Amino acid sequence: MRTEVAVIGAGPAGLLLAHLLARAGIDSVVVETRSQEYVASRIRAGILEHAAVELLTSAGLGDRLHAEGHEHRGVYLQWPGERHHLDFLNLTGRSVHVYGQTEVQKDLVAAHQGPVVYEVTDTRLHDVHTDRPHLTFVDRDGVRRRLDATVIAGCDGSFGPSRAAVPESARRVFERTYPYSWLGILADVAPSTDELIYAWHPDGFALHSMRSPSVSRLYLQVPNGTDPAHWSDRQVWDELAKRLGHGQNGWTLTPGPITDKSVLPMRSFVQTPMRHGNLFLAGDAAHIVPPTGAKGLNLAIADVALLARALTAMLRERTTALIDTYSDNALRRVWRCTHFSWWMTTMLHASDDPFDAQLQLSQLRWVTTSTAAATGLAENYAGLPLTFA
Ligand code: RFL
Ligand code: PHB
Repeated sequence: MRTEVAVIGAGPAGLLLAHLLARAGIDSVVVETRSQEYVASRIRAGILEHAAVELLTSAGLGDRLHAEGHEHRGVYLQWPGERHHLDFLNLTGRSVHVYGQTEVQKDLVAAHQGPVVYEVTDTRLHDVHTDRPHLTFVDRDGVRRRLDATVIAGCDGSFGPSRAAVPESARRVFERTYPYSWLGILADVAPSTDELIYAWHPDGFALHSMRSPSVSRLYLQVPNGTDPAHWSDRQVWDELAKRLGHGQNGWTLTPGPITDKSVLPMRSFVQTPMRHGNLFLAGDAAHIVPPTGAKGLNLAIADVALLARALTAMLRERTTALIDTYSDNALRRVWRCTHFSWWMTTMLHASDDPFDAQLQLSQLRWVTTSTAAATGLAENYAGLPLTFA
């Protein structure tokens, strides 16, 4: 098999890249370890920033997003006794959309007409630093295949082989771990809030998010290593009620049947550069952010928007300026979002240190009372323009 762009991974980064390339008349083949059903049902991110909505819309992927997604003009930030609304639309002219990653994934699967080979095993990258890069993998019938390409796009998330295909001497890794995780639940109950609530609490952070008018998504800060099976549904709702301020100022949290319960570890990770020869990394393959700033999916979309444009210029117009600056340009946004996610995470999660708690409360009072500080948060949360690079 031969193609122009061999894409590893059919998550949002890989499928969106293949879709954008197809619209520019560029051939690709996507290979994916999981089944199509598995990929389309993974529960992950829920918030699309302004530029991601614009990009998906301009790529012909906006119909269901605009019909079924919900525009939110801001979020609530709170701590015991106080809840403040930050209005991103007033502060920056930009809003966000609540539209689950599972829905984005379904739209991509429906829209992309090109070849996607699901359920492959043993994906290996070869000769990526030469002009004859290729992949080998075993298909679901057990046959080893070879896929030759002009370039390889590593869109295989945090556990794929692409990032390790860059030799150690040619890569640098930046990493931060956090001493807590999130216990996330999905529940068949109408959200108890019109917009997301990010809650600081001395017993730990809580977040009230949502997927639709009848499905809520909520999170609790828990210690690393927590087994979700050790939390009964009743305990989860009681803890959420306490941390989110049930009963304060007339607000109530309505519990409902929990349909999914899982624990997410938190990590910041960046591998640089995002190019090695004819291998280009995009999305979680190159960087991971903790979910507090809702940036993971949005960054993957922004990388791919840049990469698709750069590959189109390289393969169709024979100009290399954009592809030569892809890594540096993508990394400027990556580091902005890495900082923002780290900042939101460290501002909102409880630690044992009373000094930290006072600094957190001081920051929260600042971002909810100073227009300058609120605008900074809003600008990062609603997201930078795609031209930020
Ligand atoms: P993905 O979505 O992980 O897709 C990578 C794809 O590559 C496949 N793959 C391979 N394919 C072929 N050969 C191999 N050897 C392969 N190895 C792996 C994988 O099966 C997969 O289909 O990465 P992508 O496309 O870069 O997209 C990034 C986003 O998915 C990610 O940033 C967010 O989902 C992160 N994230 C969240 N972000 C948020 O902003 N808010 C959230 O609430 C949120 N929740 C989450 C998350 C990530 C999670 N993961 C990865 C553990 C919850 C979870 C559980
Ligand atoms: C979600 O809805 O899953 C979600 C929303 C906002 C975040 C993280 C996760 O910051």
